[in-house]
Amino acid sequence: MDLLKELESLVPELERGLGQASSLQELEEQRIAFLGRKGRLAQVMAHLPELAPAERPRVGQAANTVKQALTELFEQRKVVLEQAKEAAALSRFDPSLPGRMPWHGSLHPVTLVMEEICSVFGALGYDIVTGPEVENDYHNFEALNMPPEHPARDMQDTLYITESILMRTHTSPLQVRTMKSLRPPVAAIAPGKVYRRDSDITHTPMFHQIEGFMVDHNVSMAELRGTLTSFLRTVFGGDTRVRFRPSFFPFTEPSAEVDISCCICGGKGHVGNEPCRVCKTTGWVEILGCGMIDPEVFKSVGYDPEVYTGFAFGLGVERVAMLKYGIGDLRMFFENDVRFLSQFA
Ligand code: 2NM
Repeated sequence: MDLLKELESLVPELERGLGQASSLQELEEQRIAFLGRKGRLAQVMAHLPELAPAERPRVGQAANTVKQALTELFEQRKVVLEQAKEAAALSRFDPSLPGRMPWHGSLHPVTLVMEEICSVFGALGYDIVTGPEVENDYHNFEALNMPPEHPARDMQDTLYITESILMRTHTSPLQVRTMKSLRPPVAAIAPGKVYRRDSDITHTPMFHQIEGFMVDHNVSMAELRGTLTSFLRTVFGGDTRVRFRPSFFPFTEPSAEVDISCCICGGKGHVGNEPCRVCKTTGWVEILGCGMIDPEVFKSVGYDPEVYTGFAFGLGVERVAMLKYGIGDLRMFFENDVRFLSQFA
């Protein structure tokens, strides 16, 4: 076999083959057929050892030249085919079409309200404290002046894990833990999930609460009233009216519930001619509970009730979000329907 002749014939042969390759894939097939490990060039070179040693360099050099020529032919054809492919794609591309909008997530309304409330109290110098959702009986009840026979401890209301371990029913155990670890003056708010054995259209077994408290010498009910009034007007608007009604909680004395003028009907009780469904025509909605911390709680945490006084308050975050954003159905918060959630972006 005349290896030199064989080598020389490869170039024109490839030129013919390339003219027929009309896609990048066909081109690649041709490349493998000529330059691949078992391709035409390799087949010719396999005969090299049969030559007399003196002839080998000449044929080797010729093979290199042919290889270069073949490679160049491929590269040229490749550029042509790539350009053709791009042009074809461009002819199908309509640059006037609107782009695909990137998907933006948004914060959950409960998160928005929690962050807003935390930032209002944060600006007043309150610490923000968090802690376990699985609590013991002592921190959730006993230390908060709810002795063993207290009705709130009923299996009906509380999710128990064992006889003395439970899902916290409020965030007050955090206040207890905070008071036990810090000396007055102390002010903190505790945001978080709480759990109740309750489920219907207006109650979910898990919901969010924020409780806050402040303890120092001479903390007064007037200070409680001023703090909460200013907080509520920040969240619901400066025109909001605020009223305090006497109430009862085991951990505060005296205690109060706080109403704000209805933010749906503006306190008028009617929206146009329709009776307001949110405040049931009263013009007021209940928004939080509060009071002066009971001396029994101070004794539990080791504060001297003769030296210190303090106030505390608690509110449900879902309820605040419903009133603030005019959401009529509690279940909206838990369905994770993006049509609902994306409205808070
Ligand atoms: C409320 C209403 C009134 C409250 C009391 C305490 C503590 F631990 F300081 F005694 N934490 N939270 C409290 C008081 C909570 O929620 C409606």
